[in-house]
Amino acid sequence: MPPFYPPHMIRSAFSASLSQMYRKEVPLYGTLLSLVANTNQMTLQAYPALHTSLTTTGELNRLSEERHGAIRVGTANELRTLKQMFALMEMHPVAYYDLSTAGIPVHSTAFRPITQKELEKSPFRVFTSLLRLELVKDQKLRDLATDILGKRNIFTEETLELIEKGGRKGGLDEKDAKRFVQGAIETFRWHSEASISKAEYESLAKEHKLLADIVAFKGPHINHLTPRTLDINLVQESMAENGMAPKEIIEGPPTRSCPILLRQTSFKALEEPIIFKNAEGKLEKGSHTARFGEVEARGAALTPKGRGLYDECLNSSRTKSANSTAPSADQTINAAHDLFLQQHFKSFPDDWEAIREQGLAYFRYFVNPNKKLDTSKYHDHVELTFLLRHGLVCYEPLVYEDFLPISAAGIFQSNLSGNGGEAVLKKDSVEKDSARSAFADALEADPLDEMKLYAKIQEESIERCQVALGVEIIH
Ligand code: OOG
Ligand code: NI
Repeated sequence: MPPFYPPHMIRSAFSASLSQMYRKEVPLYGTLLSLVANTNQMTLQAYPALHTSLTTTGELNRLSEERHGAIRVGTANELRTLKQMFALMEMHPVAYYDLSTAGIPVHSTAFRPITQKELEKSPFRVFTSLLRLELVKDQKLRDLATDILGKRNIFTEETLELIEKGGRKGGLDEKDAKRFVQGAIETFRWHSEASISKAEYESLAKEHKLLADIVAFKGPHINHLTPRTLDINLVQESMAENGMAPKEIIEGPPTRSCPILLRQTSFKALEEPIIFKNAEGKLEKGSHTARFGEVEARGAALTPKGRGLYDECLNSSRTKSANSTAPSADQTINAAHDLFLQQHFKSFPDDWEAIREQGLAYFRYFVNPNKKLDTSKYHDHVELTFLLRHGLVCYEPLVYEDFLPISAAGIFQSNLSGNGGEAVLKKDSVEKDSARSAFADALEADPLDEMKLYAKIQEESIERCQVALGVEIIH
C-alpha cells in the first residue's frame, strides 16, 4: 500500500486551490491580496525587529498564506460531513461561537490545525457556521427551508467516497489526495443560478438575509478568504484608493505596541447577478450580496484572565458608545474609533513583560543559543524568572489562532446589511449552554477548548528549554 499523503500538504493544496478559485470568482479579492503582500513587505523593511521576531517563531514563511475562509451550512448532516472532510487535512473543530445573540441565526466553530507544528506548516482554517432554523419565527419559512435543505447534497459523489475511504483507512494516498482536493473545492464553488424561485428567495431574505444565503444555493459557497497583514491600519487606509469599499471600522482591539488577539477589516460584499428559476421553469434575474474580502492582523493569545480584561475594556467602550458620549461606529471614521477604543484599553498593559508577569497572555519560551547555564552552580531546578533575567531564556507571545464573536458578528453584519454597524451581543448564559450542546449534538463532537491548546503549546516550549538546559524550570 502506498504511504499516506501528509495531511498538511492536503491542507496547503486545498487552501491554494481555494484561493485561486476565489480570485477568479471575485477579482477584487486578488487586488486585496496584492495590497496585503505589498504592505507586509514594506512593514518588514521598516521594522527589522519584527522581521527577526517572525523568523524566531517560524511565522515568516507562512505570512503570505491565507489564514482563513468562511462558509455557512444548513444542516447537521452537512456539518458532520465537513468535519470528516476537514479531519483528513488535520483541521479540527476549535471553540464555539454563538452569533444568535447578535441577531444572526447561526452558531459556529473553526476547523483548524491544532498543534504548533501543523500551524507552522500550513495555518489555514475555516470559520464554519450552522444555520439555526429554530430561530426562524415563521413556521412556513422554516418548513420551506427544511424541505429545500433536506433535498440538497452539497458534496460530489467522488468526494463523499474519498471522505469515507480516508476516514476508514486513516488517510489518503497521493493520487486520492489530489482528487480529494479538487472535489473539496467544488463544494465551495459559487453558483450564479439559485436553486429556488425568486419569490422563495425574497421571502427568505425578508426574514433574514443569511437565511436566503444559506438556503438558496446548491452549496455553501466560500464567502470570503482572509490573508494576514502586519499593518492593518495601512491596509484599511489604502483600500479605497485600490477600488474597494472598506468596512467603516476595524473590529477587535485598538492599535497597540503589543498586539493582542485579532483585528479584522474587510471590503464590503459585492452585489452579484443571480438567475432564478420559477415553478414553470421561467428564468428571472436578480442579485445577491454575500461575498467579500477580509484582512486580519493577529496578536497574542490571551489567557482566560487576559480575555476577561479584554472583554471588560471592550464592553466599557460599547456602553459608552451606546450612551452616545462617543460617535457611533457608522458615523465614525476608523481613526477616531481607534483613538476612542484606546482610551478604554488603558487598563490593559501594553508591555510584554507586564502582560507576561500578570498572566494575561500565553508565550513560547526559547533557549538563548548564545548563553550557557552553568548547571554545576545550581541545584536540579531553577526559576524561569531567573533564566529570563539572565537572558538564558527569551520568549515570544503565542499567536491567537481563533476568532472573536463580537468581531465576527460585526463582519457578518457589515456584509449582510450593507452598513458597518457594530453588533451587540446580549448575555443569556442559560440559553447559551443549551445552544452550545445543540451544536455539539449536530457536530457529534465537542469543539476543542482553545485555551487548553494554547496552554499546551506554552508548556511544551518550557519542556524543550528544560531538556536543552538540563534543569527543571520552576514557573
Ligand atoms: C463569517 C464571519 C466571521 C471572522 O473572520 O470573524 C468571520 C461569515 O461571514 O460567514 O469570518
Ligand atoms: Ni473572516
